Parts: sequence; C-alpha cells; structure tokens
Amino acid sequence: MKALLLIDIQNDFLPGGALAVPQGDVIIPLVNKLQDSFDLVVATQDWHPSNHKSFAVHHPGTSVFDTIQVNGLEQVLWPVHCEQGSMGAEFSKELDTGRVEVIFRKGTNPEIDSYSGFYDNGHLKSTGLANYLRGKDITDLYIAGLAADFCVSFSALDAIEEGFNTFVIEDATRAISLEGFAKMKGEIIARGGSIINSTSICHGL
Ligand code: VGL
Ligand code: ZN
Repeated sequence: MKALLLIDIQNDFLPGGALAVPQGDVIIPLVNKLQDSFDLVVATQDWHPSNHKSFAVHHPGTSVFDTIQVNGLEQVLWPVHCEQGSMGAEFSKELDTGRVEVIFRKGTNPEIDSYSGFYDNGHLKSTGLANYLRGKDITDLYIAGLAADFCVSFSALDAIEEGFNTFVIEDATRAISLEGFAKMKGEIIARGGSIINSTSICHGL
C-alpha cells in the first residue's frame, strides 16, 4: 500500500510567513491533485512552544541562520515560527486536508528540534509515525511539502531507515537552500531512496 506524507504545509513556510520557503505556495495545487493517487494521506505539522530553543531570539548574540550547539546537537537558529495555536502554524487554507487521516505534530519539546516526521533530531523520541504506517500496511512512502532541504529530507532519511520504499516527489517540494537540498538528495539516493517527479504518479494538473 502507498501513502503520501505531507510535510509542514503551514502558513509560516509560505510566502509572507515567518520562515517562508521561496515558491513554497506553488506546490499546493499539485499536492492537492496527488492525493487521489494514494491509499492513505498523512501530514506533519511543525508545532513549537514559544520558548523553543531553535529560535534565535532565545540565544543572545546570535542571528537567524547561525549554527550553534544546543544540548550537544548542532542547531540552525530560526526565526520564531509555527508557534502552537498561531496563524503561522496553521495549514494553508489552499491545502485540501479532506483526505488527511492523521496529523503528526513535532517540535513540541523546547529543548530539541524535530525536522523529521518520525523522530526528533537526536533520535531520542519517536512520533509514532512509522508504527502507524506499518499498522496501515504501508510499504511505499511518497513525501511532499516543505522545506525540501530540512523536514522533507530528514523525513525521507528516517523513512528509509524504517524500511519504507521512499520517494521524494521533487516538484511537490521547495527548498530554503538549493545547495542544501542538492546535498540531501545525494544522501537520500546513497541510502536507497528515490527522487522522482509527480508525472510518474499522475499526469499534470
Ligand atoms: C522546518 C526549519 C525549522 C521545515 C521546520 O519544515 O523544513 N525547517 N522548522
Ligand atoms: Zn520548526
């Protein structure tokens, strides 16, 4: 069985949002269309408390996009984004959520960031996503959403490790940094995942 995993299609990652991904909005009509081709659709939602340590504002003397150590892990510092209950944390109103069966929230622990939909960045705690998918007999996992170089790619790497046949739908994602995504694509392929185009799933809008 095939599932589509929609990563963080939230207002803060769209144009006008706090951590806007360039052209993040252009994927939404395609993501809406793609859902018909899958047995199951699930989504993730970045869902931070306001004291989250990935926010640069909580580290005096730093700037957004600096990298520092937080609790022994490398951490890119972000603008305040996806605060629990805020408009920025909501899914885009353009996103069709009628087929989304479950939403996995992540980034709720203020001490550690969580790019992947499966685990926090230290692999300390599972979200339950892998077991949920296995319980639904999912073998093949297709990933779309934002941002390509962070939450989409880290979700793909964990999906591969969890044993799913893993496909990143390249035209249904956009990156914060193209160089960053190029690196991550290399890693995903090296570990046995695939980078595909939506045309191999469905034909156009
Ligand atoms: C994301 C940075 C911080 C993402 C989430 O969804 O890719 N990136 N939080
Ligand atoms: Zn975040």
